Amino acid sequence: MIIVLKREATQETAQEILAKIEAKGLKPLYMPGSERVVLGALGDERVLAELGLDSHPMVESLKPILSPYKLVSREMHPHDTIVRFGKANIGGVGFAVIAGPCAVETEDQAVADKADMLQVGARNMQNYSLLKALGKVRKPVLLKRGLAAKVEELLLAAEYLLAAGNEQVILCERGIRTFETTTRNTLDLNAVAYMKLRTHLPVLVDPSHGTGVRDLVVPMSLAAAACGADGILVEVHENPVDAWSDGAQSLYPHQFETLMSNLASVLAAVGRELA
Ligand SMILES: [Mn+2]
Repeated sequence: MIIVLKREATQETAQEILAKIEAKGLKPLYMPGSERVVLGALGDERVLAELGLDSHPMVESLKPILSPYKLVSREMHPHDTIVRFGKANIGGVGFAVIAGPCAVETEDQAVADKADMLQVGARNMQNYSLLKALGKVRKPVLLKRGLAAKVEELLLAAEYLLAAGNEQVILCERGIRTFETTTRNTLDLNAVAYMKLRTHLPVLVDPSHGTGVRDLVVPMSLAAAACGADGILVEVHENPVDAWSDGAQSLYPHQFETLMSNLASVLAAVGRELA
């Protein structure tokens, strides 16, 4: 339930209502805005009704949250979440480009203890004990869509991470399995545009796994920028023939340079810029 307070409601009123919500065993949420304060309550709506907030003098309106994923939905949090780590920002106006080989291949590239972000691979999207553990980690989590997962299932998996306490979550469309076998997967850009409407979390696109074909990575990266994604994740290798894995979909460095210069014009056309 979303609880919109009246303009004249004080900080004390907000705290008093939040305490009542918590005392009932519901999860209280505090969302101060520039105009007025909005509160949230997650849990059994019959219990919430016992609080009688509809007759509270400082409550302007009550609105049920309709989507099954509450914390990740824009109903609860209308503004874009920006995930910040190191010098990088993902989300908002900037378009992020993450590029490199598929796998860590040498001692020099070894990065486990230095990783800025943890990735949940497509096959682990619904590994709930892993999601619960990552919910407690103080690092951003990149959650990839399972290859046979519906968009709603991806958003519900993200809900798990947020409910466990980690709000630094980035979603990633990486292609799904369909009847079409010409390409490794079918890159579902519908899902990207849809998720940008429904969730405040940043959405990345992985055109390398989405297509599995090196020569399709540049055009689909540009399409991702055009359809509103917050960035791309692309495999690039100094010498793709020698790559330990996914060489066939890894860009040569000169292709990556072409991608970066073409990306700038597409982003300019849709009012965005490189992060
Ligand atoms: Mn790979």
